[in-house]
Formats: sequence, C-alpha cells, structure tokens
Amino acid sequence: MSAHPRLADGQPRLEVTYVRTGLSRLLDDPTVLAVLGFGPDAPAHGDPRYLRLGLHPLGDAPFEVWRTGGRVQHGREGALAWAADGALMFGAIELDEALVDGSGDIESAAFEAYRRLEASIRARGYPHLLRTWNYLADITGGDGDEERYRRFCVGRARGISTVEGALRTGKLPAATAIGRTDGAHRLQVYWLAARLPGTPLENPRQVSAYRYPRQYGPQPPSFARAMLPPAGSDMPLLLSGTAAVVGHETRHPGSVRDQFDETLANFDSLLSAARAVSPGLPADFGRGTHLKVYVRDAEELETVAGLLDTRFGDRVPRLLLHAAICRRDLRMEIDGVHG
Ligand code: 3EB
Repeated sequence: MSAHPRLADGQPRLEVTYVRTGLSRLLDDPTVLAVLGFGPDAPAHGDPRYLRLGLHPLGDAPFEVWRTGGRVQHGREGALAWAADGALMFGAIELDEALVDGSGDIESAAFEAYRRLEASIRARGYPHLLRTWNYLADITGGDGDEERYRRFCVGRARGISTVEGALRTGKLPAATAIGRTDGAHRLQVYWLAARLPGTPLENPRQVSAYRYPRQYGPQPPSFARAMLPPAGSDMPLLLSGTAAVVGHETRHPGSVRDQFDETLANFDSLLSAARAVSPGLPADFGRGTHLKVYVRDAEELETVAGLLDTRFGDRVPRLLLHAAICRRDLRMEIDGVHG
C-alpha cells in the first residue's frame, strides 16, 4: 500500500498532506491517523480521527491528512478522541469552558485538557508528547495577568506538571496556541504523541519561550520551537508556531510584510539548528514542507497570500487561516512540518 521503505517494527512513520478528497474516502484508509477540517463549512463526521477546527480558512480549504506506517486503531473517552498505530498517537480534546467545574474560565479548561491528555498518553503507552495545537476563543481578551492567553499558560503548565518531570524544559513539545475565530468558547487541544522520545529544538534568534521574562505573564509558555522526530523514524520536523519574535520581543508591529520576512528569518535560523542535528533535512522549504499560515486581520489574508506566492511560488504547500495570534502586536504566525 505504501511506497515507503519498510521500517523496523514500531518505528514511527508520518506523512502530512493537504488534499481535497472526500472525507469518507479518507477515513476508509486504515493508515489514516488523523484528518483535520477547517472552519464551520467543513463537514461533520463522528470518526474519532476527524477534528473540525474553529478557524476560518481563506477560500475553500483542503483537509489536512496524517498517514502512518501501520494499521490505526481509534476510540473515544468522553471528550477525548484518540487514534494510534503502535508507534504514534493522535489525540484531541474539546472542552466547553462554561462546563469545566462550573468556573467557566480558560485556566481551568486548559488544566483539565492537559490533565486528561497526560493521563491518556500514559495509559495508552505513548508518553512522549511531540507536538500540541491549542485553539481558544478571544485569546488576547482580558488585561495584564488576567489576559486569557496568560491564564491558558498557567492552566496548561499546571495540567502537564501533574505528571512528575513532564514540564522539564528539555522535554517540552513543539506547539501552537492560536485564537479561534468562530466565537465558540470551547478549548480545542490536539496532539501527536509517540512511544519513543523526539528531540526538542530551540531557535538561536529567539529566547526560549519557557524562559520568557515576567513581563509576558506569570507562567512562561510551555513549548519548544521545534521537535525532531524519534531516531530511526520516517517523519518530518515538527515546527512550532513561529512569528516575528526576536529575542523575546515582537518586531515590526505595524507591518505584516516585515513580520512575514522576520518569521521566515526565524525559520531559516531554526532549520540551521535542526540541520546541525539532522543533516539530511532540506535547507529550504519545498514540496516536503506543509505550512499553516495564521493571519489576525481578515483584510490582511490576501496580502499574506501574495507574500507567500512571491516567496515560494507553488513549491510549498500551505493553508491560510484567519486566526488571532497570542500577542496583540503579532499580525501573523506560521507553523507546519518540514521534511
Ligand atoms: C511566540 O513565539 C509566539 O503558547 O504554545 C507560538 C507557539 C506562540 C506556541 C504556545 C505560543 C505558543 O511566543 C506565540
């Protein structure tokens, strides 16, 4: 079924693609680990491997499909959906903020989501969290330390640290935290976990997020800038949400064009760091790269689409999404995979 070389038993394999095939046909494939649909116009489906995300795409979005090397089993535990192939696990949890212990706040929802995530990856035997995505409403709502993103960071860190050692800085997953644009106060967290550990990477141009100074909130964000897959796997590099942050400061708050260039300079630097460990990775983005490009102001989506066209032509598959970024002065952010 697959043209890829056979890997030793239990070695992870993951391929990410953007496709316009019908959803049922995608889910008929037993090697499909996850399918992501974007925005309220994406279809609904009960398969635990399918997640519809609360972010509006520019135009008619494809599905994002994750395929693995083995047969996938899947199921649900309450609000949590999972799928796994013996080497990798996809999981997703959606929590209505109002329903979490009656408090209705994002900190409690994040705590609860991460507590359940940790319990689930451990119980199923995939204890190494490689990558997380976090989509929450009104991400920059509230002021100072009451800002929702800051409360989210507090809840996330509390949830992860219920398990001994998991928050150690050398073990944090690559991540994205983005504001959903459909108005629903429902926290969506989805992830990729593995039986074997990956290698987290930092970016020499950026202060590690887990060392951000106090001015950004009481709890520095718990993520690494990228994750190299477990040794011996056939998987891309997992790129965290990356924006125009140099050191720890936002650059070019007034210009989405300059933020775009700064973001790509950050990726250049991150890819150099990744290639120092894994020299086989391509130095430039190309066909094996898949990017999700998040833009805060709907009016700037077309501008960013044009910047991507100019920079990459049709060489780099990408998906544009309308989504709020977790700092008010960040106009855009990009995450993705590269291999
Ligand atoms: C930054 O560089 C931008 O809190 O999980 C990017 C990726 C960002 C992940 C997270 C936040 C997160 O600080 C914000």
